[in-house]
Amino acid sequence: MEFDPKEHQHIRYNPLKDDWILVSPHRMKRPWKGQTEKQVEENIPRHDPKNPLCPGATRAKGEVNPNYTSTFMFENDFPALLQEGAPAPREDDHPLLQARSAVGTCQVMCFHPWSDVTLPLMSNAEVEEVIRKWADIISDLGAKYEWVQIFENKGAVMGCSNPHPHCQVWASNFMPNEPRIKDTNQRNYFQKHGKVLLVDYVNLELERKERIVVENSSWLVVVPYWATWPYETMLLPKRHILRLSDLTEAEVKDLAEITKKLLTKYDNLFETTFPYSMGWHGAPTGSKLKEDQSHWQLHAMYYPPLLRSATVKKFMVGYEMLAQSQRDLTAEQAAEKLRGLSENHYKLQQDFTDNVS
Ligand code: H2U
Repeated sequence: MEFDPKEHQHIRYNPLKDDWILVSPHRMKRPWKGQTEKQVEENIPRHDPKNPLCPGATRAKGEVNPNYTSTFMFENDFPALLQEGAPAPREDDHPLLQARSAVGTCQVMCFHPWSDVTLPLMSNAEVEEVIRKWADIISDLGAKYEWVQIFENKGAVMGCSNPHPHCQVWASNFMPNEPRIKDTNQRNYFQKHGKVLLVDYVNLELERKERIVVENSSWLVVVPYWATWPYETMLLPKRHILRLSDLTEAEVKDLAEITKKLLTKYDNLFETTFPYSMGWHGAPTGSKLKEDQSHWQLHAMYYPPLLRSATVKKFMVGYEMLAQSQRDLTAEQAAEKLRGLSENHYKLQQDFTDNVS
């Protein structure tokens, strides 16, 4: 029998993280009788004066938001990392009991003054503003901190507490685990091959065309060969770029366009506002700005948990927690499915039909 990746179980290597995932496509048709998620609440008011993320609202600690009309950033009232005031831990002489000081800042960034929009429903110009703000954050906080993590947690299923469109920024004086591991693996690849791992990967995906979801002249979205979440994607520039702060104006515009296209496809997949955690990884900052970081390539990851409907999600438990990640649908099948979906948002189509009838 010939090996067929769509039929036969195998393990795939993730060179960015130096780990493996188990792919079991023969398991795709198994029935699901487990937990289902609630359908998402779609009737979100455009403005709720009691929502602390809205313009003019009072936040938990009494601060009043300005009547902002574009993006708006504020310091998280419940930060996981404080800039000052915490003493460094006492040094323990035992190597099994290591602790180090953790200093940082946590911010919240609202994408838009309205609570009833999401990125795919915003205009290109509005999404561009979000991207420009992200670039400024990397420059500003990156001047001081080793790592600036921009991330969006979208949907109650991902633990997001507020439907208002927003992301968070946690900047720290240490490299968190995920980027630290990616730093090591990209550096090792660069030392061994004299080339940038993710630039090679982009070129390979452009050549093979098996996992592309959408592309434009500056950007590429693929379901990575080593994806773990069912519809996980990676968004990469086609040229070598270290950080969001290095984007040209044309690249900002193209990024807004491709982001809207990807997120529209995601929403159209199960006709729901698609939950995910996403974030940006680029070359480290702070004291690392002085060092050569050419082994890095900027990229964003989208990790959506939904598996087969708006209410059935993939759980990363059992084998995933105790052994390694596992998926049923192959990366190529997921890419084909996403690629085939419309770039017109289902909500806008419905509105159009409603207006016509
Ligand atoms: P999430 O829903 O993604 O958790 O983001 C909301 C963030 O907003 C959360 O981190 C912060 C929470 O701490 N927040 C404030 O800083 N002030 C408030 O008044 C409410 C929420």
